[in-house]
Amino acid sequence: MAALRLTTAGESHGPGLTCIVEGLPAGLVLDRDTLNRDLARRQLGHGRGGRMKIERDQVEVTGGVRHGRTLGSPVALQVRNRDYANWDERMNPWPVETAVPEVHLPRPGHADLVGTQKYRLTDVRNVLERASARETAARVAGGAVARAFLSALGVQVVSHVVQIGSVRARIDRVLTPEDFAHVDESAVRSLDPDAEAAMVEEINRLRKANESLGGAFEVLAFGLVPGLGSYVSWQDRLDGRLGQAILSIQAIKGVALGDAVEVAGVPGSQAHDEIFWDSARGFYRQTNRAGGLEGGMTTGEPLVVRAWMKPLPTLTKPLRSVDIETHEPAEALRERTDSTTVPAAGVVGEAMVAFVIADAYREKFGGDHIDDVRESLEAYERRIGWRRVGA
Ligand code: EPS
Repeated sequence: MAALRLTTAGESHGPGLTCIVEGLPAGLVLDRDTLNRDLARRQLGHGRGGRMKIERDQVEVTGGVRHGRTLGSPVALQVRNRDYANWDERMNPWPVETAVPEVHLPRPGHADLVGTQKYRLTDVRNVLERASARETAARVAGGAVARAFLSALGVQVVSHVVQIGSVRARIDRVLTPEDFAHVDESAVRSLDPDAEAAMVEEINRLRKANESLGGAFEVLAFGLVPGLGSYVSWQDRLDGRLGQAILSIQAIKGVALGDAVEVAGVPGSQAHDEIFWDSARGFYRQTNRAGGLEGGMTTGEPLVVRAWMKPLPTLTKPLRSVDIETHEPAEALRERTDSTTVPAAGVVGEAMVAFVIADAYREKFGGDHIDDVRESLEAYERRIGWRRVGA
């Protein structure tokens, strides 16, 4: 079982979302504003729909924290759905007087159809409410707690958008944590101002054409100690764990670690990162094609994870589908939706990466109090003679 566990509950238009994070040490300082900042960052990005004007996501802590410090018990986080006020009858946990019509028109690309088959349901709403990416608000709340733990250990997790629709960002430099200081001020969370303008234009153009857009984002983690994860068993490999976590984000269809796609096409001598040593830093590399992972373990170089997202399947110009009750051809469900959520997905990617790394730190360094964790980490860093760059 994972050393750290994150469970979410809640439907898109139900009363709210819950996240429980189990396995944190006691004594970790949590800051309410920092948790809320991540929730607000997930609401950002040009191309969101009407729902984001309703929601003002805020976290309420109902367990595991006292006076701003974790107790070592499960941390329970709640995020209310303000939109529930408009869905009280349709989404009430208890029977209501009024007859609520069922939804019978599954959207191609969504969980709608197979969800009804699998769970023996006749109402597509019973599937789509949970399949919705609204659930990621709860993951981000939990991820923010994982991030606080990592930050106490000198680790920073950031992200940026590298593609929206057909527009790709061009970044020709090696990125450092400082590069991300203003990324949230970009309308699409991009580090390339030229691409940003073109992405906004592309979103506007396709939105007018009733289309949705996919894209890609990159998550980086700085300050990771070498040796998180392991090569000894497939379940322990950090590359596999990151892949699973990223691919579990709604609408994500692809993931790559480091220069995965590029190195597949070059000779071996150009595919790897040569090893160097100096007394100040210990072992290090001058390149980072591996994206900070070798043999399923962190190398001490920045972790680089890229993810590709498909265009959202809720379309204002619906695709062909079939009525699941009558079996007649029909247009798929038309719902309020976003044109693109790639900028928000990057923030969700940060949360998932933060969780996986935090889990790996819990596994390797144990400790029931955050100071125990720190001492154990410092002893290991001394043993391998490793120093965080810039530390
Ligand atoms: C979503 C559809 C939209 C999004 C929602 C995810 O919601 P609605 O159907 O209420 O307009 O806004 O995302 C969120 C609410 C959120 O917080 O990200 C979907 O179908 O996945």
